[in-house]
Parts: sequence; C-alpha cells; structure tokens
Amino acid sequence: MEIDDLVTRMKQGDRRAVGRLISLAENDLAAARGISARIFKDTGKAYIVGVTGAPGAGKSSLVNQLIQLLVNKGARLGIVCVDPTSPFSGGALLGDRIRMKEDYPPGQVFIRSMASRGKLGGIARATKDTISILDAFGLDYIIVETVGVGQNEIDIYNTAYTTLVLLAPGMGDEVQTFKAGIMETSDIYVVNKMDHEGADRLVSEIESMLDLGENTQLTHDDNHVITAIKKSSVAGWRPSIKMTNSLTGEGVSDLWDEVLAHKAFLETSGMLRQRLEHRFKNEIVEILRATFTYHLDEALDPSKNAEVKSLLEAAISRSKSPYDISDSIGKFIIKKIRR
Ligand SMILES: Nc1nc2c(ncn2[C@@H]2O[C@H](COP(=O)(O)OP(=O)(O)OP(=O)(O)O)[C@@H](O)[C@H]2O)c(=O)[nH]1
Ligand SMILES: [Mg+2]
Repeated sequence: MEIDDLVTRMKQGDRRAVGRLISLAENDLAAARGISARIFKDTGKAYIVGVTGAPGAGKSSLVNQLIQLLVNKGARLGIVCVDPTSPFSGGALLGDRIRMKEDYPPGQVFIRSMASRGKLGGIARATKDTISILDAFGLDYIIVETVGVGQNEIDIYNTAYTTLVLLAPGMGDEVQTFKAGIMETSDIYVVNKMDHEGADRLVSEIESMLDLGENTQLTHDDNHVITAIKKSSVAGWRPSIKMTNSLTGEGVSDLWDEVLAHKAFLETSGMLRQRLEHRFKNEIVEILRATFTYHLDEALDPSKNAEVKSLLEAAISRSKSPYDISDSIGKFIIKKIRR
C-alpha cells in the first residue's frame, strides 16, 4: 500500500516521501485518515510556532532569520507557509521566497507552501495534517507563517503553541489590528522594521492596549449599560513586545529567547495541556466538518445518488419540504460516516 511505503520511507529520512504524504493528506480525506492512523503516535514532539500579521509586515523575512538562527543551533525545522489568497498550490510563492534566499543544509529545513484552493475540508484542516506529518518526521520546530486576515489568525492560534503577531510601523493598520480581536490571539508581539520611524511609538501603543486589556473587563448591568471594571487579578501570561529588524537580524535572537520563555511558561503552568485540549477539539470539529461536507457533496451529486432528483421533484411538487428532505439526507450521510 502506498501510504505504508511512504511512511516507512519517511521514517528513514526520505524528504520526498514527506512531501508526497503531505500532498495526499491535503487532497484526500481517506488518505489523511490513513496517514494519521500510521503516524499519530509519533507526533507531539515538535514545538509549533505561529507567525502572523498584516501583509508585508515582514513575516517571511523574520521566518528566514529564525531559520538561520535555529539551523546554526543545530535544530531541524519545518516551515509551513499558509497563503489563503494564493491560487497556487504546493511549493509556490512564499516558500520559494524563503528558499531562494539561503541554501540550508540538507535535511535540516523542510519548507512547504499551502494555498487554499483544492484543499478538501479547508486550509486549516490541511495545515494541521501537514504539521502532524512534519512532526512525525522528527523535526524540532515547526514554524507556520500565515497572513493575519479574518479567520487565519484564529486558526493559527488554535494550532500553534506560541503565536507571534507581527506589526510594522507606518502601515496605518495598527489600531484596526487590535480592533479585529487579534489581542486575544497573540503570545508575543513583534514590532518588526524597527529601523523605520515610529517603531518606539508602536511599542508604546501596544503597551497601553495591553494595560487596558489587562486591567479592565467589560461588563453590563441589567439595563445593558456597558462599563469597564477593574479586573481583580491577572492570571497567566502577559504578551510581551519585542522589536526586530528582519533584514539585519537585530533582535531576532532575543525574540527567540522569549519564545522559549513562553514555551517554559506553558509547560510549567499547565497551560500547554489546556492549549492541547483546545487544539484537538478544534481539529476534531474540522475533521467532522470536512467529512460531513464531503459526504454531503456526494449525496447531492445526481450522478452518484439517483435519489436526489426525485427528492428535488418532491420539493417542487410540494409533497416534501426542504426540512424533511434534509432530514433524510442527514440520516443517509450519518450511515455513510458510520461505515
Ligand atoms: N526596513 C525593513 N524592511 C523589512 C524588514 N522586514 C521585512 N522588510 C521588507 O518588507 C517587505 C515585506 O517583507 P516580507 O517578509 O515579504 O513580508 P510578509 O509579511 O511575509 O509579506 P506577505 O507574505 O506578502 O504578507 C520586503 O520588501 C522586506 O524586505 C525590516 O525589519 N526592516
Ligand atoms: Mg510572507
């Protein structure tokens, strides 16, 4: 069987087998299930770091700096670039941008780009499977770069253990970023392009946002009047702010120390367990959604299910309501999933 063979080759260090397994998992749910069955026990060793932020903030440049730093430390890395806007799939664009810059020692860095098109069950599900495969491959760190728009930054927070949110001065989107709820999805803020004017000001802006978020909590009384009250105690991790220049590498080593500090915090506080719970719950929902969507598409395809046409006829003739019909189709799908 192809998957067995590929997994064996992956365990022997064959990078091409890794790439092939990722492609299979991306495009075929049954394959993804089969791969997971063979590798899941070997996962859980890699530390997953998310890098998100506005387009052009310098994410890829920073990742490139992190690669150099970590490769010099002898670590083995996986880089996953998630670009939901890119029409290309597999090994396109962002990955190439990183790859072009440096020649990394063979076997130490594995780079994979992902675009949303053609990813069955969504890019978030495919990203998690990719991470699992790289984890089973035996990499120490997996860095996931994703553009911080819409759902993506929430997905990355649900996937990574430490999430870096990149901001750059002068982009005019600082305040909007906070409003978009990114504050809850950041472990470390990175003010990149520290060589640009306004970097210090941006740091103070983030500081005051954090002060506000830490000390106050919104509440409302019986008349729905919203007020900010002081939080009595503050538990956990206050996101830190680090400045970097991703062209020269300034501040990058310090940033990495902070990532390790956050890792240590998660491990000693028991928060890592909580994150894992959250992450697996999220992953299970994604798999169920993908599975259900797949079977739903199949069930509604007249070439695969002759009954669909007659059900639609029944709706047109008003003998069965759309609710009745969805009940029947729902039951049909559940039977399929049970099999
Ligand atoms: N001056 C300065 N320029 C930087 C720095 N970091 C990145 N850049 C430049 O900013 C531009 C965007 O950098 P990228 O690393 O491609 O940014 P990105 O966030 O990955 O962009 P997308 O993937 O397109 O969202 C490039 O021209 C970089 O050379 C920095 O610290 N200082
Ligand atoms: Mg990029």
